[in-house]
This record gives sequence, structure tokens and C-alpha cells, in this order.
Amino acid sequence: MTGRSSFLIVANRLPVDRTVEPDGTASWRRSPGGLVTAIAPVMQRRDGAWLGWSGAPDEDFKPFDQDGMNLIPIPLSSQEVELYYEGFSNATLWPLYHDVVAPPVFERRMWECYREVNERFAQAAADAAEQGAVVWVQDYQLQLVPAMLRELRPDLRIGFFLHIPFPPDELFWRLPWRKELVEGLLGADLVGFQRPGGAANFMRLCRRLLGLSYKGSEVYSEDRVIKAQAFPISVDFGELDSLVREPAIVARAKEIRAELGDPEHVLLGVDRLDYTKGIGQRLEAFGELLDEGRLSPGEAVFVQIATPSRERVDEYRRLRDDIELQVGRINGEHSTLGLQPIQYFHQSYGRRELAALYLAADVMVVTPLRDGMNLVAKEYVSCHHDLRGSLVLSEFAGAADELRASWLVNPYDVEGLKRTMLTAMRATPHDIARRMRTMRRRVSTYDVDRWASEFLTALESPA
Ligand code: GDG
Repeated sequence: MTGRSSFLIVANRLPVDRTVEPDGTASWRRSPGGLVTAIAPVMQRRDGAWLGWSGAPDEDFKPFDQDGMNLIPIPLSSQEVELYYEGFSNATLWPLYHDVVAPPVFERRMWECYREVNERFAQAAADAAEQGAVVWVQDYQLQLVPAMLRELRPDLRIGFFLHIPFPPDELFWRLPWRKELVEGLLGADLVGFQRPGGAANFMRLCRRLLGLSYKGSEVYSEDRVIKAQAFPISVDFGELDSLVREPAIVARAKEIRAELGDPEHVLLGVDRLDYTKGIGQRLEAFGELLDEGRLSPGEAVFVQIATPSRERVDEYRRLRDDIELQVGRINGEHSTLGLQPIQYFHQSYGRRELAALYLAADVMVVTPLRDGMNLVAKEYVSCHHDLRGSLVLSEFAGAADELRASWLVNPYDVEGLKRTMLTAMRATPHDIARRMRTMRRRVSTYDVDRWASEFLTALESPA
């Protein structure tokens, strides 16, 4: 069985990005992200392989090695990108699983393509896995893979982790392909969720849809036991904690504040430009505080980084227009020469600049309408060994379960949001430090390594 691996990650994307230099030479660069950091050591130890799409449509690359990981590219045509990725994954499942904050699209050809692409991933995993290997399938784009893979390779130990929320059954019920999707997940030995509520929703659905019984964290199918449990994902606390202690990052954070005009309060939002993130709600609250004179323009600056995302999906194009109109209006009304209360960036930043921004910010505003976890909240906490910095956090982010010491808000309640933002800005250093210390204790002990190892231990222990 040479060339096969005993540990496989199967994800929509490979953990690398292809970059092409002006002279035409192409190379792969490891994409930043907690998942890769957490899994890379396991991969290196176990001779692992990672299967996923390269991000380039209509390209078929050969498997290659990078940083001790064996990477196996799965090709996608432009049409598949449109139907499977932008379509069924991001225009059907994404909004449906996020409380239908945007209307989901139900189109048969998108579903058919999703099934075909899932089949390709399952076949590739079956070909790459050694006898008895552990296979860990990631996220909503690949929910059919566990059952397809089990059919091809019953000898494997299969885990699945859902990074986004799993919805209550009255929402899931709308899916014309609800049964196939649940049966797909039940092909796994362990199905992991961000929150206990997601696991409970899934188990109730197994009973209602398929008549299966469950107890504790076990679902009983005809001949197998499937475990469904919460494993809240986390960040690489140690890496961020040491990054923000580097003199260059400390200096950059100071410089950022100076460039912003040294306001009393720097507020920060960092999100993919996504309608689930509640960017409009937080800007509305900030704008009203300025309108009402409860904040003066020189007193506070709101830095909003909105990383470009899914730009070919209609709903995302509309969102970008809405947010940019809103920023323009607020700045139009409240700017003075050389001073804009909202600094908006539709750009992505390097990891180091992001760390400096986290360090520079007095108040981190994280207000998703629904979010599986939200790593930004945990990254902010990891960057504040100085115990300065307040986190305003939505009750609807998975991170709210662990970060109870933040200032929790309901992002739909604009008045509440305004009040909480002001309270967080005006809290005493003692209160801020006490909250930050509590949150750091949690994130430093339950970091991304712990998340990966708890999942894998549960997957490999007999049911
Ligand atoms: C999904 C779930 C769950 C953002 N802008 C830049 C940048 N980022 C990084 C952040 C953070 C990540 O992207 C975003 O993670 P989130 O968790 O906040 O959100 P999603 O992208 O929606 O992630 C979510 C997550 O999966 C993991 O399970 O928590 O609920 O929706 O790490 O720092 N990174 C860089 N430049 C940027 O401009 N380098």
C-alpha cells in the first residue's frame, strides 16, 4: 500500500494558495489559519495527506509535498465552482444553516453538482487511504462524503467536523434533500459540532427524519453507533501571544493609533464581508452614537476590515454595496478635514498587521447574527497579555459560550448595542483587566491543539 496515508484530511480547500509571479513562475504558499497549524504536526507524525481543491478552476495539479504534508489536489471545473461551491454550498446551505438571515436558493442542478463533487472527494479519499486509516472530513461543503466513503471503504475510521452552526430542525426541514444530507453525515463514526446545541439539533433530526433513537451523545443506526458531540474550535494562542510581544508589532500598534489621530477609543471589526457577521448593525449603532452626540468624531474611530469574500454570489455583491453606502453616509455626516470616524477597508491583511491592529484596539466589536464559533474574538483575547481591551460579543456567536466575561450583546437590538459599546469604552481598567484575564485563561487552555487532539481522541476511541 505504498503511497497511501494513515491519516487524511478532506476539506473543500487545500491549505495552500497558488501564487504566480510577474515572470510566470508559480509556487504554493501555505495559507494562514488555525486548522492547518493544529493539524500540521499530526500530519507530519502520521505521514498524513490533505485532499482539497487548489482554488484554481479548470486546473488539474498532481499531488505534491509541502512542509511535510502530502497534498492531493481535487480538480473543480468553473461550472462546478459555480454550482457546487458558490451555489449549493454558499447560496443554499450557508444561509439556511445561519438562521436564514438571507434567503436560501433551492436549485436541483446545484444539488446534483454538489452530489457529484462529493463523490469525487470520496473516491479520491478512498484511493489515498491506507487500510484502517483515520479520515477527517471538514465542513458543510462535504456532508455527503462520510457515507459515500464508508460505502467504498468500510475499514476506515471516519470523522466529520461542521465549522458552521447546525440549524434547528424546523429550518433544516425545508431542504428538499434533507434526508440525503443527514444520511451522508451518519456515514461518520464521529460528527463534531461547534456547540452542544448543534449536536442536539442533529440528534433530534435523526429521530424525526429517520426514526433513529439516541442517548447521550450516541445515535443508533441499524448496525452502527454514531457519536455526535461538541468540540468548540479555537486559535493558536501561543503563536499570537508571542507575536504581539515582538517589539516590531508593539511599535506598529502605536503607529496605527497615531495614524488614526490618537483618539481616545479605537474600535475594531475584522470579518469576511459576509451578511452573517452583523457589520451593518454595528456601524448603525456607531453612527447613531455620533448622530446623538454621545460620541464625538475625534473621540472614537471605528476601524472596519471587511475582507473580500464570495464576490460572485449575488447576496455578497448587494451586501458590499449596502455597507459601502452606509459607511459613506456616516462619514459624510461626521467627518472633519483629515478625520473620518469610520475607517473602512475592503482588503486583506497579513497576519502581523492584523495582530498589530488587535493590539491597538481598545474595543473589539464582534456582532454576528449567527456564527459557528468566530475566531476573531478568540484572536483578540490572545493578543492582550496587557489585559487592556474590551470585547463586545454577540450572543449568537459560538464563542459566547466560552467568553462569558465579554460584553455580550444581541446585535438585533441597536439600542442595546449602543449602550454596550459605550459601557465597554468607559469601563474601568480594573473591570477590563478582570474580564480579559478570565477570557485568556479559557482560550490559553482550550487552544486549537487541544481542539484537534480532543476530536481525534474521541474519533479513535471505540464507541
Ligand atoms: C468559519 C465559521 C468558525 C480575516 N480577515 C483577515 C484574516 N482573517 C482571518 C481571521 C480569522 C478568520 O479569518 C475568520 O474566522 P472566523 O471564525 O471569524 O469566521 P469564518 O471565516 O466565517 O469561519 C466560523 C470558523 O469557520 C472556524 O471553525 O469560527 O464560525 O463561520 O482567523 O483572523 N486573516 C488575515 N488577513 C485578513 O485580512 N491574515
